[in-house]
Amino acid sequence: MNQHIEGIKAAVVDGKHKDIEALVKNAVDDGMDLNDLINNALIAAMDVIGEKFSKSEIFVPEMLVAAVTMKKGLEIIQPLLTEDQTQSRGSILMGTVKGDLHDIGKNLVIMILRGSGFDVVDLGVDLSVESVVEKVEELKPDILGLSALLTTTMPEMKRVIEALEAQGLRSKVKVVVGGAPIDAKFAEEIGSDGYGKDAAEAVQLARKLVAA
Ligand code: B1M
Repeated sequence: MNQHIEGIKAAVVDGKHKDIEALVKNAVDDGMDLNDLINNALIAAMDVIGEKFSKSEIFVPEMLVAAVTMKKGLEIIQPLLTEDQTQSRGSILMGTVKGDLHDIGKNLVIMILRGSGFDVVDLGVDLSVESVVEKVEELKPDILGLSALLTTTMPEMKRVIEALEAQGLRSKVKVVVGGAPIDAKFAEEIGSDGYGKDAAEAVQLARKLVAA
């Protein structure tokens, strides 16, 4: 299985978007564990990209091609993660906050939540506070999930929570936050209902909050 991990990781790092589909399909056909594939090949590749970007070994265009390659890989896995479940475990609205275009982590969390039986509406990226509040009012989800990858966009999460409070909606929806720069302390400080470090934690938290 190691050769699959190394091959897929290298393909994402090198932005080989034409090769990724075949590589992921081969790994799946060989019975590779999907968690392994996601965590040790695809996510691990993005960590390498992040390090290279920090050291100015690569720049935004390379980061973008790697992201496209990763997304193609995830698309192959997506149908395999869906549980055969007729009854929804709960409804979730999910999006990336204003000023932030990162959506790979959000999309992955959505995939796993859907695979775990939740109904998830993807609001997209770069969401204004007003648009999030409007959607909460309109769709009345059990949970609102907010993602941020930039330290500069983290404060948007607090703004959304404050706006929900101002509109009298805060008590009607649980707010969950996540993304690489977020931690449990920040989640508590801004008055959210919880933080998920990764997709697995987000699912656990969503189950707990819906049951509460
Ligand atoms: Co950007 N970028 N980027 N980038 N980028 C980071 C985040 C950065 C850490 C890279 C670095 O410097 N090492 C850095 C942020 C620094 C900081 O704020 N401290 C950075 C920067 C600086 C930038 C730009 C400003 C660069 C520039 O233009 N000069 C720019 C900003 C654009 C903008 O958003 N306005 C930018 C642009 C981009 C691309 C567009 C090229 C591309 C994004 C493509 C896309 O998403 N469609 C990109 C990428 C790919 C990255 C890195 C390399 C990878 C991010 C990723 O997809 N990781 C990233 C470095 C890194 O993270 N190592 C970096 C894989 C993904 C599965 O993980 O998103 O963390 P993650 O999601 C995880 C968890 O965080 C969690 O679960 C997921 C699965 O485990 N999670 C949640 C996420 N959301 C959750 C929500 C939840 C619960 C859990 O509940 C609601």
